[in-house]
Amino acid sequence: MQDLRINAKRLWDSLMDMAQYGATSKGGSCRLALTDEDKQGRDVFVRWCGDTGCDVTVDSVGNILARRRGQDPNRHPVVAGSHLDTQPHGGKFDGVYGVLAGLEVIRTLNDHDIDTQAPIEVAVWTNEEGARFAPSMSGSAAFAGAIDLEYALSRVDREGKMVGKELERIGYAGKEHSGDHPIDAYFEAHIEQGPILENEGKTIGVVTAVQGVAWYDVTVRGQDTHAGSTPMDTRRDALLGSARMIEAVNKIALSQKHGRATVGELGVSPNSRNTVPGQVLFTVDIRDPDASVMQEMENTLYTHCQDIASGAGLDVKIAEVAYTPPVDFDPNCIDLVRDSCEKLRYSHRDMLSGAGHDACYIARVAPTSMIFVPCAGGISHNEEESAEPDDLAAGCNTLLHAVLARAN
Ligand code: HGY
Ligand code: MN
Ligand code: MN
Repeated sequence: MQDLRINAKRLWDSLMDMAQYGATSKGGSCRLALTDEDKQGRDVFVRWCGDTGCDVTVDSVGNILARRRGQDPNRHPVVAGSHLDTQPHGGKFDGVYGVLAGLEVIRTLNDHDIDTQAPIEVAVWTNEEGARFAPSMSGSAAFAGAIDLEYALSRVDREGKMVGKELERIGYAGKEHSGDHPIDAYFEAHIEQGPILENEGKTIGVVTAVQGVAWYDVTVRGQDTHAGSTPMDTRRDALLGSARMIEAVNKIALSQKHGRATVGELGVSPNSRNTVPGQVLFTVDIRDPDASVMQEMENTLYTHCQDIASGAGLDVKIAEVAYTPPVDFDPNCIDLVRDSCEKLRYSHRDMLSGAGHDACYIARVAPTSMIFVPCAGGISHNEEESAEPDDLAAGCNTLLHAVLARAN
């Protein structure tokens, strides 16, 4: 088994095939959760799983689990996976890599007629990105019981379309109740989406933990008035107030050693150049490896926004949309990944994940860890996202040997 390796060309070709679905003109991928493009990606993945002899299950929140039978039917499956949905300007590798690396593990075991004690499964988790339906990672969160099924199915996008209805529309409203599916362990291969591995010339990131993430919707209300006839000192300008709040959000992150904060969405009403805006909605994404620092950052967000609003005759409301606490992965699964790197002689380093992943929720129901590979310039959530075939193959070989070690 020591010399067993995946088929690097087949993995790369599968990634490029999948990239055709939701391909953007700039070479990226746009498969927002539960859109027709997401359906196309899901359908081709299910077909590929069928070709490898897997039994495919879809659960009630659209998670897909493809099973390769094991010798011991009493063993719970060892699962490898990630997500197929993308950001609007997503790349070819975020999420997709972990799904197709899992499939490549199964294809490799089939090539060599290798049986495992435990079944092996590949998972596609619904709506990891949260770009269309907030909160993010809602498929894995429902699977782990962190949010209830009704809540997950009732989320709506900015056009009022509902998750449950969209699942039915694309044919992925599965019968199995999400979470009624015990798993033995979970490994997620993913591009790092940051610069550390590339800067240090390391091939594999042995991920030990993931920082926390909190999402907020901030609504600022002032008064629509005429841009020409309204004196400057009588205005209640929601966009000017929001601009000051957005600056304050940035300063909240800069005031912390590891803090990160982002305003990614901004909606202005009535959005007319000769009307002082009376209402603005913007989103805030706050992150830190330490839960108590996140609490401090949240407190500061509320204080600064309220101070700015009251000083400008504005009203501000802040709603928490999602909170995923920092997660420590399972020491045994981390060791299996590290042992695989040593066996395969890949350079590696332990690291924390800056990005959130489905593994954060699956870690609540099964021993879990992650495998990172470098991506060019650490760029992700960008159509230029790219990764080297050799690094992708190394991550997949690491996954193969970690999964085999756990399944036997
Ligand atoms: O937002 C995240 O961290 C993930 O990439 N969806
Ligand atoms: Mn991802
Ligand atoms: Mn992502």
